[in-house]
Amino acid sequence: MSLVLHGYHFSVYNRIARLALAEKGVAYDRVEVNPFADTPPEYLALHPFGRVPALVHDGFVLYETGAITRYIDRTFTGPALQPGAPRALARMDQLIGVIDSYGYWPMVRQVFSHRVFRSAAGRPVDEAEVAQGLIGAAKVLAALEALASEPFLTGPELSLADLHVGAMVAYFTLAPEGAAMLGTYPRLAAWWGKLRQRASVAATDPGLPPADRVTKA
Ligand SMILES: N[C@@H](CCC(=O)N[C@@H](CS)C(=O)NCC(=O)O)C(=O)O
Repeated sequence: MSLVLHGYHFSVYNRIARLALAEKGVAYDRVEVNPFADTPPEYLALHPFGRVPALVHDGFVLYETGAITRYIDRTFTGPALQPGAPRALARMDQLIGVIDSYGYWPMVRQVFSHRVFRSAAGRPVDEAEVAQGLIGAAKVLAALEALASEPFLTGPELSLADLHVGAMVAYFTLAPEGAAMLGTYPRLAAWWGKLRQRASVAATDPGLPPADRVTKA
C-alpha cells in the first residue's frame, strides 16, 4: 500500500490531514510542497489550484482537506472520527464549514501569520491585519462557542471537527491576543485545554520557522 501526503510543513491544512492520520494510527510518507513558492508542475497535476495538501493513495488522488480527512476515516481502521447520529454528523460538517469559511483567514492568515509567523521569520508585521483578524476571529469563536458540545465539539467522542478546528486554534492561540480571546469563551477554552494534550497534537506540531527563512503560512 502506498499512501503519500503532499503538503507544506507549516500549512494548517496539512496539519489537519496529519492529525487525522495520526488519530487513525496510519503510516504514510510525506512530500514537501511549498504552495507559496514556485509550485512544481508535478504538484499542479495533483492539485490544479496549487493549494496543499493532496493525498495519493495507491494512485487515487484527492485534494480538499475535508474530503481527505473523511476519506482517511472511512478507509482505514482505527477509531471512528465521524459520529453516526445524523445531527452530530451535521454539526461536525457545520463546524468544519464555519472554520474553513470564516475562521481560516482571520485566525490563521491574519492573526497568526502576522503576529507569530512573520515575526518569527523576521518579516514585517502588519498591525492592521492583526487588528482586523481579531475582529473576524471574535465572531467565529462566538459562533463555535454556541455550537460546541462537551467534552468534544460534536459530543462524547473525538471527531474530525475537533481536528479541523483544533489545528486553527493551535496557531491562533500562539498569538497572545488569540490566547486571551479564546480564554473568554469557557466552553472552547476547556475543550482546547484538553485537546492540546493529545499525542496527535504534539506529533504534528510544525513549530516555527527560523529567523532567516522567507516563507509564508
Ligand atoms: N480548501 C483547501 C484550502 C487549502 C489551503 O488554502 N491551503 C493553504 C496552506 S494552509 C495553501 O495552500 N495556500 C496557498 C495559497 O494561498 O496560495 C483545502 O481544504 O485543502
